[in-house]
Amino acid sequence: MSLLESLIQVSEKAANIARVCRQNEHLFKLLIQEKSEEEKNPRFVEDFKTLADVLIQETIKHDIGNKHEELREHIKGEESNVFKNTVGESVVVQVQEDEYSTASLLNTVLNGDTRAAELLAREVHRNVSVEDINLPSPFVPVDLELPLDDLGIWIDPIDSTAEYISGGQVPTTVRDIHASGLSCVTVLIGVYNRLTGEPVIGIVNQPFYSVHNARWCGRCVWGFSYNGVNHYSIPELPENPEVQKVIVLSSADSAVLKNHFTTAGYTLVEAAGAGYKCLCVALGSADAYLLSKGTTFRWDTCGPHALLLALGGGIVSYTQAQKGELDSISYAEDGNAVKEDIAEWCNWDGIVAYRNEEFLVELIEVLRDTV
Ligand code: 2IP
Ligand code: CA
Repeated sequence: MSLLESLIQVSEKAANIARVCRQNEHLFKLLIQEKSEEEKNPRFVEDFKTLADVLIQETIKHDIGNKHEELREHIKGEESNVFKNTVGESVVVQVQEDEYSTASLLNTVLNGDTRAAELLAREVHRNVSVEDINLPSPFVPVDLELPLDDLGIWIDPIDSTAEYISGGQVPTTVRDIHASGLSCVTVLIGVYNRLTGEPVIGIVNQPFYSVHNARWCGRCVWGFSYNGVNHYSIPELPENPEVQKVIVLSSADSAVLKNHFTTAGYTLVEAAGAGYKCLCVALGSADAYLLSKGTTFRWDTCGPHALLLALGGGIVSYTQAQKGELDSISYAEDGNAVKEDIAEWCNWDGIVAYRNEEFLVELIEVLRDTV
């Protein structure tokens, strides 16, 4: 099976785990529970949402590492898989060879909640086929010439964790953009070239896209860009949208920036989730995503970046764009990087995500006046 197909497949497994934690009553109670003071001294588990995040990440690592051995040592994610309790014991959350063994390990971390452990292990070991996945177009295997030995993977198991916990749906009036809620939750997987720093494959899986028969259904989009060859699976762009020049941004971004672009005639829409905002740009629901602050990390941008590259767009540094320079976010690995320090993986200079180069050029002219 090709790397692309395995990635699409495991992103759906990840989405299944995310969905079951919200749709199964037993798991949902664990997900939303606030820890009481007494419970803050548990045998294990900082909280269930962290476990869900870690389990998704480990499932991706396990499945991809098993199918593509060259990559095994180069798969990184946002979360640490070591769970510690207050008396210094620790458990490493890792997917085991079979469902029974995974359930048994999860049982320890869940302090003996066998039911929860079994429900999660079932999803982790469930077989998923690409035919079962809601892709914009049926998956056709493509022959991709890739230097597998040079690649690395960044995973954000659940982007927009806050929306994942709070739930709901908050649409806006602009195109089909959601301001917050479950639509803004995404599973992000990005493959990059460790030597050149360029993103190569991006998968953005949106586990809570629509509701059918009172169940959430997701959708998955992907893009591939390497050596001038681009493939992607993205629906057609909306034709002549009513609102033009749409920029998505974080509600936490600067008021000065927001005023500047509003005055320049752009329509600004605040939406949650770095991955979701990039997805809006890829789908043409927004024309760009601006972020003036260092609040995203490589795991937030790598997958969406590859997707946008495949579409002829990209993600560049915000502060460089302010100076009129196009400086693509790089995923290259500096041998000296302290891996435990997440600051190493921050996109400190902010980002500009775009799909259309002409739009970017126009945007940069407006951005230059903000310096
Ligand atoms: C977050 C998440 C937030 C986003 C932030 C990311 O990742 O995507 O929603 O902030 O930049 O790091 P905002 O919504 O203001 O854009 P996570 O949920 O994985 O911590
Ligand atoms: Ca994130």
